[in-house]
Amino acid sequence: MKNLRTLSIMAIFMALVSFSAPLKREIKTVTLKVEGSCGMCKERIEEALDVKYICRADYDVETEILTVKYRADKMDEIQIHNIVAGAGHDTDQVKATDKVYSTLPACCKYREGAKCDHEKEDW
Ligand SMILES: [Cu+2]
Repeated sequence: MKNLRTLSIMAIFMALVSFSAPLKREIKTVTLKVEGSCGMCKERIEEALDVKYICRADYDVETEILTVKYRADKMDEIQIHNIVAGAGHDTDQVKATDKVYSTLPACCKYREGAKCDHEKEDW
């Protein structure tokens, strides 16, 4: 009799665990280094990350740091890198292809030699 009670308690417990499991969200916030140079870059990066399972993306042009809050139970950090690189911006882990990079407007170019070393905008 005691065994039966233990068993039923266990059964109820396991049912509860299995029901609640799909609802469990693992939220993570990561910061990654992303190459970019202006406000248009910020818009492009944040817009690219406006997808399911990403709660918020904030890119700081000055520090070139991207902060992303996302569902870690639904996606991996590397996917975030891939999305950003797919939009034309190199991250510390994934580089944008030359093809995508070449489509960026002149003000958004960030690779070697693309910026004036005297910080002049129109040249
Ligand atoms: Cu830009």
